[in-house]
Amino acid sequence: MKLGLAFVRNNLTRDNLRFARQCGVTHIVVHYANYYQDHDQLPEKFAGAYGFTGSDPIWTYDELRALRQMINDEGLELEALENFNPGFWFDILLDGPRKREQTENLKQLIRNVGRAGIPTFGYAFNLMNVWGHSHGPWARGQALTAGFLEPEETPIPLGMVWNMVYDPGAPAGTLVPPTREELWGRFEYFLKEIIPVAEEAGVVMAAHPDDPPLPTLRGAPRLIYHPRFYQKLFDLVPSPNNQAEFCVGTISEMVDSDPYEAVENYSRQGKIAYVHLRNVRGKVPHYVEVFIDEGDTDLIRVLRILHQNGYQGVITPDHSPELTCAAPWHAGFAYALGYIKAALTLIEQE
Ligand SMILES: [Mn+2]
Repeated sequence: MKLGLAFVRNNLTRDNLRFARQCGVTHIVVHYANYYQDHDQLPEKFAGAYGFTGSDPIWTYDELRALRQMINDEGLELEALENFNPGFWFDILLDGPRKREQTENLKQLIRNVGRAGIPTFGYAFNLMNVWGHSHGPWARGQALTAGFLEPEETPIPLGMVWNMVYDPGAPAGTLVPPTREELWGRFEYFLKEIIPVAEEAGVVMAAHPDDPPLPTLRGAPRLIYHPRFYQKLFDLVPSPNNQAEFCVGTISEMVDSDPYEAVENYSRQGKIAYVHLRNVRGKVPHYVEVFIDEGDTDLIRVLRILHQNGYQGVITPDHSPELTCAAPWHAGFAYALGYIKAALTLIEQE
């Protein structure tokens, strides 16, 4: 198994890539969408959104090749891009008028990704993305971390999807949510269009489960809120390029789920493209994200199951509580990476 680390775009610097390499990381995941674009200019009705999607065209081969080169120059591999800019596919998620055009654009994007030599594309097919977390001193030693503590569920304003604003001039009002069946229908459309292109391009599409994994959020349905819905997703379009961005933290947050059984099942099927490894205490509707070694799930056991089933892909620490020091983000991730690296070394010697 390989040690990975994910960066959001405004955290992707040469120094941070060096930090990753120094921690033993070999593979990088990049959130290439600029989530926080013009965040401070959001109109009041979009409070809580990350930022604007902008109206950039899809990422080109040239810029993706340059991104990969920057990472290669630091002795690292670019394993995956994580998440579309919601501006690329809002009408696929919403079944809107630009759906066909956006589908063709996503196909070209996946071709560009494959040609640039990036093997995996992670995504999350839902209308609200991560939403409703708050932050507090809830991990060991009062470390600052994220938690989900039953927020007030405001409906999604028009002009917003996946927690970003794609149309700041949208009329007042809120999204009329689709039924669960309608949303599965949109997901099936997406898979049937995109997976064949991903096969040709040599790109594995990797679906993240819904975080937080509730059956509905902000009044709208969510689809992957129990491990069994991964099977539904894989069976809709059977393909080696239709896989999971397997988030052990999110799966541990799911009600009535056994994370070890889920890891066993999907790693045996070869359906795990890469792993988000983090720990939590509690399940929806109340949980907090904690240090990698203090939550409800035995992550060493998870890694052992992966190894026994022949998984050879990338493990990334996903999130970490912040350590109280001058570099809280770096220290939190250095701790998680050191823990995972030691575990991988021992398990692979067994
Ligand atoms: Mn995750």
